[in-house]
Parts: sequence; C-alpha cells; structure tokens
Amino acid sequence: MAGSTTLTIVKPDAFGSGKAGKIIAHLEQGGFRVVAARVLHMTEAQAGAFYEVHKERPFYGSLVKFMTSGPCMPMVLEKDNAVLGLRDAIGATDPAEAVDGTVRKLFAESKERNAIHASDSDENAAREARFFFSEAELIAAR
Ligand code: 3AN
Repeated sequence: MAGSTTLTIVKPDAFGSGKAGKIIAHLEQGGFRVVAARVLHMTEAQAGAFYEVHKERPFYGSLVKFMTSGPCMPMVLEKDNAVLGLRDAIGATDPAEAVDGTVRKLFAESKERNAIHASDSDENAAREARFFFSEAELIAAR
C-alpha cells in the first residue's frame, strides 16, 4: 500500500440527504483511495464507545443520539499524509467556519450534523480503524 491511512465516517445527516455518494466522490477526487468500507446503523453503545473521549462534553448525549439516528459509513482511506490531508479536506467542525471547497462547507448542515468524521492523529486513526474493521480486513486492505 502506498501512503498512509486514516479513518473517516460519512455521518447519518449525509445519508439522510442523499449526499454520501457525492462525499465519497469528492474524497476520491482529492486523491484518497477507499481501502475498507462498511455501512452500519450504530447502536447507542457503539456510538457511545466511539465518542468516549467526549463523554464529559455537553454535546455528548446529543452527538450519540445523532450518530445513531441512521446509517453511517466508516471507511479507511489511503493517501500520503492521510490524517492531516483528510483534516484539511473536511474543514472546520462548524461548516459556517469551514473553508470553501471542504466537505463540511459543501455538504454539512451544522456543527453537530457535520457530514463527516476524520481521525485527528495517526494513533487515533489506527485505533478507530480497529474499532470498525477486523484485523483480517485491515491486513487484506494492505
Ligand atoms: P471534529 O469532528 O472536527 O474533529 P470534535 O472531535 O471536536 O470535532 O467533535 C466531535 C464531533 O462532536 C463533531 N464532529 C460534531 O459532530 C460534534 N460536536 C463538536 N462540537 C460540538 C458542539 N459545540 N455542538 C454540537 N456538536 C458538536
């Protein structure tokens, strides 16, 4: 596999508004390659565990509710400097503050319903990939 990898999630708002395909196309156009993907409707326990780091934040309950409101699509993406590259490509958490041409500027509704997740470090990218994909799937994707 060339390049490094990161973990993204196309969130339920994007599925609800029929923008998931456009987001994937936008990422591919930006040079990311999809190396693993699945669609799932997370349970509260799964979303709560994924966002465990935000447990004490005031928006945690609402975030878990939103992330369990419909299907989402975790994907492992590959590119040179994938983690930083994807953070740049998705834009600021709040779409109102996101730079033109970023995924959130183009497709997000609000700070919570913001279309996409991206890992914020190589360490978290590896941890988050293992959260959604088996070791066998990650080996096969290499
Ligand atoms: P990012 O997704 O840009 O890394 P984080 O990690 O600070 O942002 O927040 C995780 C998720 O929590 C965001 N993607 C968003 O859906 C939600 N979130 C963050 N801040 C807020 C907020 N102030 N109000 C509502 N939801 C928020």
